[in-house]
Amino acid sequence: MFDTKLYENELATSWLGQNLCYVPELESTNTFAKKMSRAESLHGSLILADHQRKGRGQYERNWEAEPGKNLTFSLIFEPATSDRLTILTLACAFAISEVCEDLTQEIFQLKWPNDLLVKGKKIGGLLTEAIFNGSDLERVVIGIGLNVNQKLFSQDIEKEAISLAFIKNEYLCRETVLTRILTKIEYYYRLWDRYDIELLKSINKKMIGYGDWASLTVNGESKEGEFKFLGVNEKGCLVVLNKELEVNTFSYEQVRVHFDS
Ligand code: BT5
Repeated sequence: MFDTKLYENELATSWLGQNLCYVPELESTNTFAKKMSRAESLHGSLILADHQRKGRGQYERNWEAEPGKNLTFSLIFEPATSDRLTILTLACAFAISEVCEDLTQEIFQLKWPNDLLVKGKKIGGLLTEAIFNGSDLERVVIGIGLNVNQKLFSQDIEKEAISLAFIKNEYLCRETVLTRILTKIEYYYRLWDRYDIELLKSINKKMIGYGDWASLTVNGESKEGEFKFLGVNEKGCLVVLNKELEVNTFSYEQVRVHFDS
């Protein structure tokens, strides 16, 4: 069981995660966060579960997590607009990568648009969902799954998944890992909110394939030719350069990037 007392003792943020909603078992923290009333789900709220019966990835893909071993949680933000949410998602991933690098001394990388990788394997994933009231943005839910103490994964993902415990060969305190992550996310949220260009540069440098040639699938169709992957721009769009040296930008929903390796 997640130790909420220890969490509260170690939490060093000023607003993020101060309102903790711990539910031992639920369907999905993102689904839960989306259904919460406005009064319960203030800016900075954290919904955390030990066991998700139906953890979700993008396009209703499954997020696997052995109960009680990992971090599966959602953060609620109330930004002024729903612009640049791709950058906010990547900023959260970047924050997690810094904490994990500090814990393991390994290099972590971000994979467009929402994955966290180490040693070529996936250790975490983020699922960002925006909730509107008519045309007004009500809240943004960023769901985060991080493999902490799980060492065995299902056959479907055993070759592609890794955890912190696997790297360090020891169990980690989930409460400590989480509070450290929240401190970093709170810091980078402020930079994101201020349109900080250095944050964008740092994110791009951490992105797998930055500056490399890649092939693209746009709206489900593969695009002819090779493109140099230039990361995200200040609007959160993916930027590529084609062989004719023309810059193309794509929204997050439109494009998938494939690298040869
Ligand atoms: C993601 O989706 O990577 C986003 C995952 C977000 C999970 C969090 S947990 C808390 C919150 N509540 C939720 O219900 N969701 C969020 P996607 O890029 O679509 O990747 C999904 C794919 O990753 C799956 O199809 C598997 O191939 C792989 N996968 C599933 N579980 C994994 C795990 N534990 N570690 C590594 N890879 C995994």
